[in-house]
Parts: sequence; structure tokens; C-alpha cells
Amino acid sequence: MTILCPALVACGAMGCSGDALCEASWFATHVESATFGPGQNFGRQGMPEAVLGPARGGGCCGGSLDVVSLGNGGSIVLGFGRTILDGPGADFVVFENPFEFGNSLYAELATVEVSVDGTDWRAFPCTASTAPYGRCAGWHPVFLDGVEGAVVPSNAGGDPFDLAEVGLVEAKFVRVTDRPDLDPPDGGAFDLDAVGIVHGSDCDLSP
Ligand SMILES: [Ca+2]
Ligand SMILES: [Ca+2]
Repeated sequence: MTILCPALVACGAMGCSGDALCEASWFATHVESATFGPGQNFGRQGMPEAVLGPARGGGCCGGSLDVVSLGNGGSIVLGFGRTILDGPGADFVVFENPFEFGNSLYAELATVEVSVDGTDWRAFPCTASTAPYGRCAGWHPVFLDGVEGAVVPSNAGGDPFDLAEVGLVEAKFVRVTDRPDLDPPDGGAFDLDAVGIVHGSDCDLSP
């Protein structure tokens, strides 16, 4: 067995030599693929850094600008230095930049899917067209701001997902796809800030 140490993974004193001292990030470490849709192009010059590492949330009422718009119907696949594992409750969190204003919520929505091999995908059903938006991503304000480490959903904000809901015990990839049919009528599209792990392996292992 060897331990893969992808870009942006900081390892401990023993390096990437095969034990838990390898301290992989708890957030996405690389972009596997991205296909941007029309309508919005905010933040593309910040790729891929803007969507890697910890979220840069702006709290209840101010959306982060450290994001990349997927454009209408756009899609991105993220990879990690750890395997996401199914533990109690939520296992990973997708961070967009929704914000509250008055009694309203500005939300741009996406479907979230997970995969073990990058080929077979399981989708969380994103079907609600009015708030609350159920298993869509893009509607919980983000409070986590730049802090590395396992995500605590109750503190971090963002949209939490539980692998058990789609029948998986682990996942290595997360795909986020904008839903133009659910986005607000101004033509906005999902802005990705980060994807963070709640329950994960110590470090990604490869045969
Ligand atoms: Ca779970
Ligand atoms: Ca947004």
C-alpha cells in the first residue's frame, strides 16, 4: 500500500509513508473536471483554487465572493485527499454563497451526486422548487470561514449530505450540477465555494 498525496495535501513528520501522520485536507483537493454553462462567469479566473480548501463563508447575510459560478446547467467534479465515509448523519457539506435579506433567501441551486469510481453516480434528489429546497445544494448560508479540519455541520453552515441516503458507505468524488430550472428568475447560477468532509478516512489509500 502506498499513500497518495495529491496537490495541497500537507503531510506530517513521517511524510506520506503510510500512516495517519499524513494529514490530508478535509476539503476538496483537486478538480477532476468542470463544464461551465452560459449565463454567469463569475470567478472562473480563480479556478481551481477558489473551489478547493476551506469555505470562505460570509455568514447569514453576506454571500462569499471566493466562489466560482458554474453557469446555467454547468457541472463540476471534485476529488479529495481522503475518502468520504458514512458515519452518523451528514458526511460531507457543499458550500455555496446563499444569503438572507429581510425574510427572504437568495438561493441558487444544484443537484449533488457522489461516486466511488467516478463512473457510477448516485444523486441526492433535488426536486423542491420553493424554499426549503430539500436535498438540493445552495440554500444554507455559510458560517465556516477559512478553517481547515473535519467539518462540523451545525457550526459551518452549508448544505449537508448523508451517504446513507443514497446507499453508499464511502465516496471519493462529488459532482455538483447547476439547476437552471430552479435558479432564481434573474438568471443566476450556482456559485461553488467549497466541499468539505465530515466523516473521512485518515488519508487516501491506494493499492
Ligand atoms: Ca452518514
Ligand atoms: Ca449564489
